[in-house]
Amino acid sequence: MKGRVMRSTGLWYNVIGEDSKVYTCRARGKFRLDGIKESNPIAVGDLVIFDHDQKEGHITELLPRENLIERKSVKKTGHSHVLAANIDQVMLIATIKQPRTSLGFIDRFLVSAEAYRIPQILIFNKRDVLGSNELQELDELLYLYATLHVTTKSISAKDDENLDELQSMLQGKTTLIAGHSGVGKSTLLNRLSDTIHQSVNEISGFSEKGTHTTTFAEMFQINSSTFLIDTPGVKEWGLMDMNSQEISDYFPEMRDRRLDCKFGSRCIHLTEPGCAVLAAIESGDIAVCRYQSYVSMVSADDNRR
Ligand SMILES: Nc1nc2c(ncn2[C@@H]2O[C@H](COP(=O)(O)OP(=O)(O)OP(=O)(O)O)[C@@H](O)[C@H]2O)c(=O)[nH]1
Ligand SMILES: [Mg+2]
Ligand SMILES: [Zn+2]
Repeated sequence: MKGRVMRSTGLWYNVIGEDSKVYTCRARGKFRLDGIKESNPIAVGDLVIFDHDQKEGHITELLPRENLIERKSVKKTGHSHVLAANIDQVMLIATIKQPRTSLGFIDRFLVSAEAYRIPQILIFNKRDVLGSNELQELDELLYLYATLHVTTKSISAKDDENLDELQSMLQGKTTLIAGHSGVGKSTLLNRLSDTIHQSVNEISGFSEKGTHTTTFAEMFQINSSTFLIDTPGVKEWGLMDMNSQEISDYFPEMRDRRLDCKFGSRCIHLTEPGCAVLAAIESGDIAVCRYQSYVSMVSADDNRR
């Protein structure tokens, strides 16, 4: 039977079959894609063929992926971890505080999604805990990212603020939800559907360490055409191998100016004369914080090729 992987623990997979029943399956044989070292060859969202008797089954075939989102594995060098496959969009949950999500983290995540041409939603949660200065910072960030083709919204999962608008962004799509531990991913999921009961960190307030309440990625069905994938919080977002040109082209505001650079496609917007990106930063048309993220990405050793 054909099915879709809803949850994976590495050894066991929960697969929802065409008959809408959920089967617990193991993978039969090796699922190593040519030349790619993935720590998890079968990921949440994958379409598979499986055999089954009663309730238990074996995955025998992995069907081609429409897309995937992955990050560098922190455990094994040279390996990647596929967060999910066959998704329509990604939604990053960020917070100004409790915990603070750095702009570098946000930009690394957006660059990864852009590399796979996956549409991005950026949600700032915990609006309720912000003071007036922080609310002003939030407004500036919402404005900045909205100009970069990212769908943005500020919400409070706790107070149900702006959740209706959020729901309409998710309707009819498969959305991967990502973000640091403790930003409220599972809390939000629980609010979006009466049938979801994900564990959330019960301790009131916030521990700077991030306790990783969710430990496996899992896909939930909200209605017949809407799926959400909850993922464990990540501390850092390791970019897959890309060179400086590629990284800069995943910043839409740099991509749009590339042809105006004197050295065109060879410009990496660092010290080149006649660079249109450097000129745009000078004139305030490109945000300095975005450029700082770019410089940090191209100078980090793990991203050299
Ligand atoms: N004040 C406030 N607290 C919130 C809000 N949303 C979530 N929280 C709290 O933040 C804490 C962490 O929430 P979780 O939903 O467990 O966070 P998570 O992102 O799923 O974390 P991991 O599973 O560890 O990745 C809990 O104590 C929630 O009650 C919000 O909008 N406002
Ligand atoms: Mg969680
Ligand atoms: Zn340039």
